[in-house]
Amino acid sequence: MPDTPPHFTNKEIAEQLRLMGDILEIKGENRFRVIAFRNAAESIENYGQDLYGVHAAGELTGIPNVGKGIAADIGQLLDTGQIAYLEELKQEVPVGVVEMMRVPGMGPKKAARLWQELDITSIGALRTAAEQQQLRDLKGFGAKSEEQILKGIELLATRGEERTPLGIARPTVLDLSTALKQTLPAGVLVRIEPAGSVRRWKETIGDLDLLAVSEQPEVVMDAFRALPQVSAVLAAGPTKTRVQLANGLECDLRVVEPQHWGAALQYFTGSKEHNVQMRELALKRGWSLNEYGLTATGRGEATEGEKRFFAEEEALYEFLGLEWIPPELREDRGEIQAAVAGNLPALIRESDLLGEVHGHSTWSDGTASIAEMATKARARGYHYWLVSDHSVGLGIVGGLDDERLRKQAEEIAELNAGWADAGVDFRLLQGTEVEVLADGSLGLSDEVLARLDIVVASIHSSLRQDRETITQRCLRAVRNPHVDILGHPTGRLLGKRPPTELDVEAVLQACVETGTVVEINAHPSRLDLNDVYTRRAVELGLKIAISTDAHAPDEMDLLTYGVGVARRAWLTSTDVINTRPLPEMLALLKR
Ligand code: DGT
Ligand code: CA
Ligand code: CA
Ligand code: ZN
Repeated sequence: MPDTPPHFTNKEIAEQLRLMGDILEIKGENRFRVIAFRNAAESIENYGQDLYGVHAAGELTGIPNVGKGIAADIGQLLDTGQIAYLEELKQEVPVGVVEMMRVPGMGPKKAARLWQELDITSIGALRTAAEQQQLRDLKGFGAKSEEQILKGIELLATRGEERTPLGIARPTVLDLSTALKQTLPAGVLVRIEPAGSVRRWKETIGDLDLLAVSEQPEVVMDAFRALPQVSAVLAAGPTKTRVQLANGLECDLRVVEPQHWGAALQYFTGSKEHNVQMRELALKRGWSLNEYGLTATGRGEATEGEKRFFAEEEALYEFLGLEWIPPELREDRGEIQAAVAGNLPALIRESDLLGEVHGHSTWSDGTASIAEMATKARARGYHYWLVSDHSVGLGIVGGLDDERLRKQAEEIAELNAGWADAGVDFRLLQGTEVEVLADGSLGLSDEVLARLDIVVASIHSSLRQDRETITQRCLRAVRNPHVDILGHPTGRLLGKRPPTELDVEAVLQACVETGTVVEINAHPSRLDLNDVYTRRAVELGLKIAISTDAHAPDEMDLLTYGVGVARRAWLTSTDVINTRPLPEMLALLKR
């Protein structure tokens, strides 16, 4: 009897396909084949359903980017536990060479050459060779590449346990909760809410947590384990289940009685640090706090052993003498003291936003026309939207120069005239996302910048400059009198690219001196500035812009993630420029 093959998650299946693409690329095979495997991997990783069911129904080719050939490979993997073709490929290229390719800055071509020309077949050997300066003699490599490779290896090692960006985790847990509501007969599920770091809008998530109220916990547990999104049950109890999902994330579900909901939601929302402080505060008042409620210690007014339960979280906070604390603030950063004093900020809400000041169209790398983007902006209830296509200098196709900006201005003026005639309270602004070049000069001249309504300056290239160089570069851009907003300051891509070495504090100080606004880029792969830096920025007196940097109409809906960062940074609507009507917003800019 053959061993039963393991149950692969969609993420693991995607990894196998990606590995095929990587090996083919190292072998120098046809680019389109390589890309086909990567596109399929991407689709599968984001596919909401467990693939075994899809395979059983013969519907693998219904998944975007999965053709017949790749569907056959996947079928083989699910049935037998391996892909014969991949096993063959592995014989040809050592696994270590594929791993080398994942060192930031390496890539398939370099990995292939180091293997073929210097017989380096592992990351360890690569490090030794770089340390012993054996790479610099190779054509196309130098002392600088040795340094970069060593840095890259270090980065790879410190990446540590994987966390998932909120932008993936949050839709996943909401989808689970909806699926569960739809599967269960009416009345079984009384309440269900995400708890844990998702409820706190933390930028990356370790695992998902769901909390529910039901009189029939076992029915809920059975339905949960049977959901098509679930690929494995990791722990199963009468009121608690932990599962692995098809996309690789893990999720805890707990069911509690109605009277315990308030304390349970408080406990499982966390953070752990916030909970530790809450327990201490409760103890001072003579109560011990756990996930069910409060029990009198006998050192307060109540008799020892007396219990208090709370159907709502608000009631628990109130009982302890605190304002209800929004989950985004529950990180033990002073929120409990503020709640005791009744001093919590009135946090900004998504509905406070009246427009956006960073977005793209087909004039540069967006996928929709200015008119289409405006339609979406209006549908969101905005009164203004800034067209800020990329400037020349970035090296992407379609960066705008002086002449194309003039043509674009005509298109914008025509659209605005139409709304003015129709009495519509909506205006487009013309701006640019001007490229901050490697030396800190800008991709457009001051004369051109002076003509535009708003200038966003961002760094997209030479991201690996050392701290001094990139800080000076950024300072020079901020000090340009035409630069109104500093876009995604640290350049990080969550899970993909670390922030630059920028001295953020120095840059924020310069923004104060020059009156430059700082962006929270709301795209869930960026969230840049992050919550901690944003709070610092506002402490220094800076104004913030929350921007989706939309390249397609639907991306404007990602604003909610930027608002999450803003709330975690304790921001109120007055800290943010795009909560203001157009004239007031413009008056907050440099000019
Ligand atoms: P994550 O999953 O790493 O993104 O972060 P959380 O905050 O979702 O952490 P998780 O899933 O381990 O636990 C959910 C919440 O449950 C956590 O925020 C607070 C509460 N909790 C879990 N374990 C403990 C604990 O040992 N002590 C305390 N005080 N609270 C805990
Ligand atoms: Ca969690
Ligand atoms: Ca958990
Ligand atoms: Zn942009």
